[in-house]
Amino acid sequence: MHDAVWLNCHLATLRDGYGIVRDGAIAARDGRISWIGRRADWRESAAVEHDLRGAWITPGLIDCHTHLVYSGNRAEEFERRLKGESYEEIARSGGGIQATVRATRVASESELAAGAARRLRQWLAEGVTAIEIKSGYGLDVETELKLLRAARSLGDRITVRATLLGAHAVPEEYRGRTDDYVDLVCGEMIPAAAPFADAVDVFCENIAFDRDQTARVFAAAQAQGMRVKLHADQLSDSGGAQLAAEFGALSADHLEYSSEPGVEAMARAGTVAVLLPGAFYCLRETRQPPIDALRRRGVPIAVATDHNPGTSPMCSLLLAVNMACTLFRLTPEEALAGITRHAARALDLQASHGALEIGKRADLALWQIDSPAELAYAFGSNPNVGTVRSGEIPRAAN
Ligand code: DI6
Ligand code: FE
Repeated sequence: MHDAVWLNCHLATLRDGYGIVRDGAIAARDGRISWIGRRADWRESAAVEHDLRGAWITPGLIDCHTHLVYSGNRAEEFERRLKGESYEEIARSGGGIQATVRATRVASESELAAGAARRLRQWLAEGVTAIEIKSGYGLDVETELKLLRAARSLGDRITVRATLLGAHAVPEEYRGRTDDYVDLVCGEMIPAAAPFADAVDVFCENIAFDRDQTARVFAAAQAQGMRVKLHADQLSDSGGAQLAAEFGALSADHLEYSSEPGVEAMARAGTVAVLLPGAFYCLRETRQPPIDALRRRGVPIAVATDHNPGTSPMCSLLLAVNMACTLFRLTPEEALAGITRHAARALDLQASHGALEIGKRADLALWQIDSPAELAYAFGSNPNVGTVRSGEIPRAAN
């Protein structure tokens, strides 16, 4: 006996390619997928039968790179950039990340959690059932922990992976003393955050932390048994992709300026490439990530929003999918794998998330569409008609 079955639906399992099953059925027991196949082959019984009237089911979507918890916004910087200042100039003049850090340090944990919960509603409305949330707007031990706890507080609504990004920028009080700040991150922040964080990330860039500093942070993370990820080669080729691969990183993200040897190293290490077209768009970047090299070497490609108040204030994972297709020429099939199967791998959730198959968590997104490609095609629309979390329909989502 299954707890529930969904009938009169089409499935895109995303196990391999789209994995389409027309006229399918899917059942759940104890929060996990317990049966999947063609409707005609369903001969079992379930306590509850849901008639989906021809809707499509995909795995619950996964946004594997966000900075969702922060205070304030940077609309004023957006205006400055449109008047000609560059992102780097604004960052060097004390704006950018530092402006958000100032606002975030004075916000309480409950204010931060409430702000993130408010934003999160847009992800929930698009069938997103797992999200990675980075800290990185505290840049001191206490505030970074506050951000990680605020991120975790959303765990009753969505599966949360919390990532410590203490090495996001050098805080004002450490200006000119980057190595001292790296000492703080390695010696105090990482050990203190280990119980609250699933991974450690670094912004490896000429305006942030160099390769040696990044390597020190990664070594400190691994000493605590934590996995690592990297903001790599976003604004320049800093050898980030290679460094991430050397440390067996879960993912290397951005990658616009990555070189072929970097891609090769990622392929060998099994590091996922996370593409962030929202930041590319927002910064009017013109240099494309090395998509062909990633494909040729078989590097798994994920797609995420990079939601953050500076370079990607986007709140739609479906829009990121459209942009990955339109700006980076991913196929809709690749882009959808990028917010399911490969996004799960980027978060080390592949055993339980990212595809419709027996044993995985019954996290389902329901869509009023005629084909999966529509999810990538009609930008600005949201054809989500329901969400199932761990076999259950969340109270507020439907
Ligand atoms: N890369 C980015 O694009 C964001 N952080 C990062 O490491 C920018 C964050 C911000 O401007 O607030
Ligand atoms: Fe980011």
